[in-house]
Amino acid sequence: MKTLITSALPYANGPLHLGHLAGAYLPADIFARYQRLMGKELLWVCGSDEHGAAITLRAKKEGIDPREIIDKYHELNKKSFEELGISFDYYHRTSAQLHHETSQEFFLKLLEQGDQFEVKTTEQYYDPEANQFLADRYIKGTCPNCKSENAFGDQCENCGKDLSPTELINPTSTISGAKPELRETKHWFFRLDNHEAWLKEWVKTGKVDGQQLHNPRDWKKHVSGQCMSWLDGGLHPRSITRDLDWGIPVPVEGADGKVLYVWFDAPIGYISASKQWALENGTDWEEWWKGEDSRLVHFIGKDNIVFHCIVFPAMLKAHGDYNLPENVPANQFLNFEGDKFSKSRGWGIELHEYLEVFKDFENGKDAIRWALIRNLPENQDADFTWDGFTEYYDKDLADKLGNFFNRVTVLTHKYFDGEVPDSPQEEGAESLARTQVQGKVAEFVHAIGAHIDAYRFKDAATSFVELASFGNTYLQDAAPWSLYKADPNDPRIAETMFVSIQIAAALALTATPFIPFAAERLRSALNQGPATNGDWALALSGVTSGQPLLAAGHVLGQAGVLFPKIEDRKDDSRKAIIEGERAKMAAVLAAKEAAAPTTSASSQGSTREPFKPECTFEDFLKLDLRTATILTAAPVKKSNKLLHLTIELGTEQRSVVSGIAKHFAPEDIVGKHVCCVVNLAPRKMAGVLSEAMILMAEDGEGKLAFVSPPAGLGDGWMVR
Ligand code: B3M
Ligand code: ZN
Repeated sequence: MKTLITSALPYANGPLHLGHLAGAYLPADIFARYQRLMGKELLWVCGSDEHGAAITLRAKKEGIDPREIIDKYHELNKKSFEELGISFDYYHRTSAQLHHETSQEFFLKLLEQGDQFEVKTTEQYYDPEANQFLADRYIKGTCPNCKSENAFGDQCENCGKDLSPTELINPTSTISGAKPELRETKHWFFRLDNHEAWLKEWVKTGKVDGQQLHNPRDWKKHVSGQCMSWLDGGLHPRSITRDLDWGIPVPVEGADGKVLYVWFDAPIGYISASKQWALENGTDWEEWWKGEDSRLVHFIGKDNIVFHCIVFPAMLKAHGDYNLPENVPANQFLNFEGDKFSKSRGWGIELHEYLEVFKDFENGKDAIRWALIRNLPENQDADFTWDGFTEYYDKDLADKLGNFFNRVTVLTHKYFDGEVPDSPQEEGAESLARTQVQGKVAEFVHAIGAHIDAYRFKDAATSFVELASFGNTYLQDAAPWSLYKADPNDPRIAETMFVSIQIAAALALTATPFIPFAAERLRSALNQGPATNGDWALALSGVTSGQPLLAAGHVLGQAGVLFPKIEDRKDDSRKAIIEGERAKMAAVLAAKEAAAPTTSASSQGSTREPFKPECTFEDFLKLDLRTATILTAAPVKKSNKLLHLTIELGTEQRSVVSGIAKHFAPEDIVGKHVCCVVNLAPRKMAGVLSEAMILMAEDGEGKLAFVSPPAGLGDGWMVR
């Protein structure tokens, strides 16, 4: 049986954070590593999702080519995954030629069938200033549901409602700020409605055309629940083309300027990644996708359920020869210290940031993996906290796992020069105990694996910790040190150490999917190399039939203190690192609080400030006012008020420090057209040079707005 697994292709337009890792990558990594250790044939593909309106929008705002963005984040995300031990077999990208071809072929295959698509001319929003049709994401307006003013044409991120652009109140184009107008355009719609009946049957019963493809009870409740509520709402034809200049061209005549919708090509990215992998390894890809002896599993976050459980399966079925996913063990969301991860507010920690800040933190990569695994949002949302991070490390890894290894190796060296003692199976009470203990170990090794097989990664980790506790209790109760004191030749000492070493070996092996870096150190403490494919299967059949994992005569290494406790040490640099992270979040909270009274406590209400005393026209002429565009924006260190901007003045760029941090998120103002004073004497604020001042309008509530010239005017022109 082959297992093909996929993890959601991250958009290459920004870094990933801990929530992403806990959603679709870490669980898949545990699963993949375990299957390999079980000697199973497994292929795990992923890659960057490099199309879509979000990427072009950002490129437009920053005035750069989308390529620059995707190249940067493809590399960054790929590297973060590698460093955290996420063991993909292939990390591809959807801008690759092979992917473009694969997607176009897929589209044409569906087109050939005649009834999978309908071509419709509909009215869509068009930006008359930017001269282009607007992707849903390019339109902002007021949400009809919650009245948030920042809803997008496809979704309101405030209340989560799916929207279509025409539902927005007061729509504006995010490209030019213009009011969009409706114009006719032609698109290809995938007839999802034709797939509704079998999809319902499949989600409910696991059967298609009478054939049992999976057991519906194996699917998570929240996954099938979300699918059923979609299906019950009825499926409708869905447009799978867009008027955009970035993406995969629609490969038919009369489709100039149109590309495939990003959610049409992205899941096909799993197929092209498999093709590329096969190409580079001189092997076949089709058997993984189409073979009867192969199963497909998608690891994703809950926001991608519909695409992986309804749309993509319909595409695969429509194509005709592909397997359907056997399971889609989607995770819910991970929050961070009680709130949603938010890039704009600086809430949370990104993977590359963690890797940088924690680079000298002993066991840092395993520590974060472990903290996330113990708290995975498998069936409901979960919350990551630094307290939890420290606690899981100290209680599980330091107190239980590390302590056990330390004692086992130290005692074995003390009593037997490090050699696994011979403990012949004898008649009598002691050997009965030994058989029982070994039976327990076999049960644990089996249970950990069974949980992983069933996508219960938290339960698997719990069983793993229980095995470590079991080892500690066994050793503590057997107390070989007391036996040794009474009689160094007591045969029970050998038996106790022999059994303890077997437990340690089981731990070192089963640690591998969870904490792969530390697992190698655990194994080397037992003088074993890293676990390799098939080792778990061998160990399982060994322990089940009473065979030792480490035979008498094998010489152990030294464990030392593998996981020094964090809490115990007074002046530990690791504590300082964690404190640094807490301080960052405290600053974000402080900024939020400081901003709150400005907008709510309106002592001034609607009264306007009195006019200033008269000045001369000459006074006014002294000021040099210009149009400009904000090119970059970033927070100023140690200040919650200031943003550091660079602005484009047409003939030069300048550094500007502006006291607007409590009012605007940096990424929201990049690309803004502004007016500014350019001839004030430069000055430093919070150590950063400011060479111009941005003009802002302020209302009676203290709310700020940019004084913006119309788009298209250009930079550096005089305002008088
Ligand atoms: N890039 C959305 C996301 O990152 C999308 C997933 C594609 S999976 C085929 O959440
Ligand atoms: Zn809303």
